[in-house]
Amino acid sequence: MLFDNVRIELQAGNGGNGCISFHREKYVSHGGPDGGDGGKGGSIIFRVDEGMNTLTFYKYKRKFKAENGGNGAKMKFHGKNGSDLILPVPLGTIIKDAESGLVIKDMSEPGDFVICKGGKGGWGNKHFATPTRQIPRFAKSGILGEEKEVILELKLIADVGFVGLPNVGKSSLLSRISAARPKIADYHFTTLEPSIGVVELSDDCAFVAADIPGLIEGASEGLGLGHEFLKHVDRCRLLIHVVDVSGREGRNPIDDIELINNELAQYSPELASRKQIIAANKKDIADDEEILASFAEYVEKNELQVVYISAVTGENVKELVNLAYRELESLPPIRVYETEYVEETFEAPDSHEFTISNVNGVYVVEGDWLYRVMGNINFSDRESLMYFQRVLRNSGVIKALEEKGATDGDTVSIYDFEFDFVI
Ligand SMILES: Nc1nc2c(ncn2[C@@H]2O[C@H](COP(=O)(O)OP(=O)(O)O)[C@@H](O)[C@H]2O)c(=O)[nH]1
Ligand SMILES: [Mg+2]
Repeated sequence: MLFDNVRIELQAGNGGNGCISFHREKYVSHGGPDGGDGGKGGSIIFRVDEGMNTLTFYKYKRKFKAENGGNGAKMKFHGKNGSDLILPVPLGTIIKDAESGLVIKDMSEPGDFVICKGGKGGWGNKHFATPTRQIPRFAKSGILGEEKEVILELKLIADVGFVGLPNVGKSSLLSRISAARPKIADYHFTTLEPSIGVVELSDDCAFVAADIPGLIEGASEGLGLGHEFLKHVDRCRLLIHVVDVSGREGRNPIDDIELINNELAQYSPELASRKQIIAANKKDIADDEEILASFAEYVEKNELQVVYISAVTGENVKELVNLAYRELESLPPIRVYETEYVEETFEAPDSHEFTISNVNGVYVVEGDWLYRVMGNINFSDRESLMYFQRVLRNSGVIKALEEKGATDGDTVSIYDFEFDFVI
């Protein structure tokens, strides 16, 4: 079976912790705080790799973690940033949230997508020397990296998809019209890997065609029948339905066409109604007059668009390509799946529940929403800090601290972020 669907777990790197340290030097009794900041955790990034056309990369490894940021150290030493983890995916991979099944991103164009952001590094105590706090004994711990469980689903991106029974010449046709080199075989051998090729008509006219292992091809090897593979032609704007009109294998092209069309209809009526061009192949050895005559009649009766070709000699192949190109010009673009998944970003929460406890004179404030706010605050940025102050005031934290007896100069700790209480 084509490996085109996988569930994987991702975890971005955590931010390194800030360091608590004091400058030490001979004859200097009280050195200032010099604890450096933690490094940023590495992010996890999906990157389109155009050389890939299956998800086999993910077959044996399902958990991925990017590097953590290093901790800060003394002498203002900044922790090392964790490296990003780049995960390659074939063009046309749809990333879905595993839990909800919602589309996070359709990798339908070359490029990168950051799926899990690395956590920010925590501040070292060098930042916390204030006029009122000359000896800051706290530093901030790094923020955790994002985690996600996602499903990768491959739906190849190609303008034209080849459909047809095994051995009719789909791979031969693709290798004739593009630089792709799919396996061509005399029997139902196949690697079950789709091949994709760029078909160039001229310098600025081209389309992308895909030869996808068909049904029954795998069946003979016990790999299961079914129209699984059809999801890969799902996005194709045009289908080239390849059929063998030589009658050499004891097949009748009319039966073959109907068999495939039934399969398409079962999979999706919409796909069955997609524009098709019939490539009547193996013209070079088609000498059974009876078959040819009944086929011609069938084509006429059903008003099918047909081109008689030989993938081996190349006869009429150019005509087929030109016709496909002309048809594509009037067909809708490749379907791109919209993002449905909305990132849970922090918004002013409805409930501001929190608790305050006094631990050895330090006022410890806790609350789920507060923890989330913390993750979004950049403590090295003044604006961000002022915002944080406003949140504390508006949510009633400041007032509650006063009620608990906190006074000027007392230490308040919110998830490792400590500050002096100032009324
Ligand atoms: N004589 C002749 N043989 C062909 C033609 N096209 C394909 N073949 C042969 O048919 C067999 C199956 O071809 P292949 O491209 O692998 O078919 P696929 O299974 O549809 O991909 C191979 O032995 C090809 O050489 C053609 O136009 N003429
Ligand atoms: Mg083939």
